[in-house]
Amino acid sequence: METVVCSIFKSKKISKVANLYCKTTSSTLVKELIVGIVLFLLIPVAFAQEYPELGVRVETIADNLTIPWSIDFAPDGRIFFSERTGDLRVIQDGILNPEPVKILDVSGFEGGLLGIALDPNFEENHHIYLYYTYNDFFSTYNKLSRFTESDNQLLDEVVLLDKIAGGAIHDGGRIKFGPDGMLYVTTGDAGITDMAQDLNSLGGKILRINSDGTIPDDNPFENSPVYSYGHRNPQGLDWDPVTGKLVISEHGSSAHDEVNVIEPGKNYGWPKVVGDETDPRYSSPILHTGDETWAPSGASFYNSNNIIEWENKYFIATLRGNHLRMLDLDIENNEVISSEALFQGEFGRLRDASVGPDGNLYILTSNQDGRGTPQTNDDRILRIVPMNNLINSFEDCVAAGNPIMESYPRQCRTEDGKHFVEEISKIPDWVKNIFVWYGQDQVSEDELLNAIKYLINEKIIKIED
Ligand SMILES: [Ca+2]
Repeated sequence: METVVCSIFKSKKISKVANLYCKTTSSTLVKELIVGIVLFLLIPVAFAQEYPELGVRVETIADNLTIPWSIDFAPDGRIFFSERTGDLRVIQDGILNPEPVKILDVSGFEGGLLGIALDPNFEENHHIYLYYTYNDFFSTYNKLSRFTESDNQLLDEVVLLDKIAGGAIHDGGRIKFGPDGMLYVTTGDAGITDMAQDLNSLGGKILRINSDGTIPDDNPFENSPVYSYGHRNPQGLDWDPVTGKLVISEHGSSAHDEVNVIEPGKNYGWPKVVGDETDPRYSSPILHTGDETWAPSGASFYNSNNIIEWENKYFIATLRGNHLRMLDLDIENNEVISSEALFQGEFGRLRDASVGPDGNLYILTSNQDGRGTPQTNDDRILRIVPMNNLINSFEDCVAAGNPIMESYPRQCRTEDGKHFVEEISKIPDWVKNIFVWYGQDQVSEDELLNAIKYLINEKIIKIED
């Protein structure tokens, strides 16, 4: 804990505080105070918003990020996520580690460090898979590599797929392990539309490989990782908990975004057919958006009953759409039962939606990608929890489970998914603002210390002596 705290101070350039905390250990009082401030700094000002009409509360679990793209969860509770600019990062014990797990040399405009997947046997092998865009002389490609994690560092890169067509646009990039234990990869057409129809190219495809990079014996095309083709720029994939079918989201051309139910070996038509155009040679989408643009990216089935009404629905993070799309799909009958936009405009552009081991949906914003309107603490990782899972007091929560943070503001989560987060509304806006502005280098350290003194005087920060 101390090491993490010191590195946070140093990274945020709070030198006076860092000196106090990291160099002198004489005063436990100062230590307590500083730990309180750190946790306060780490928890965003607007860290939870309630949406009673949906019965949910949206918590910010990390902020001030740079284009987070993909998220995955370790069995030990750590949360790993990629930032498109090249950093793989980790949240441990509820705290965002300021030191990246890995910094990759990436390139590309829409490309960069994209997909991340943890091995289904991560507990034993610590394998993490990353999909990223790189330049090779004058060409841009994507590759899929496997690394081994040790103490929040990545070692031993093994390249599993290379020279996947890349470019300024349409780099695909979502990777996920299927229920069959195979690794699935979405690739884009890199702006060269005909590539999607070329079975010898890896672009514009859904690929399927073994976790060591070899080709499964039961792939539809012999000795090829291609699982389905005729895709433009798919960026979301997950498996329907009811039928087990793979369902993907895909960016369309002039709107016409698609959701497709994938059958091995099938051709999904790009660029031959778009929208309502049909042709027996090509599989039609279960849904296309017509003249509306969602720009759908990451997608997940809500295979949880934390929010009963959401069970088994398909959620898509939309970029241009600025919303979380909730689809009720009848896969057996190839029908869309309902389609609803949630949180329209509330969080801006959304890049990934993924259900964690706690059964809650995690959402990544993408407002720093040059196409959004960033708020002060963008980008963010959000967690959507049911309001009826809240416990009213910290003490009740501790009695029922394990506390996560005992310093202010206190948080706690029980083993059955209920939790408590202390309100911070008693802190005046000017104090909150100073913390935010200090993080953006807009106010001096003396002003920060004034805000801290206020919190001490008002007994908002508890100091044990
Ligand atoms: Ca299509």
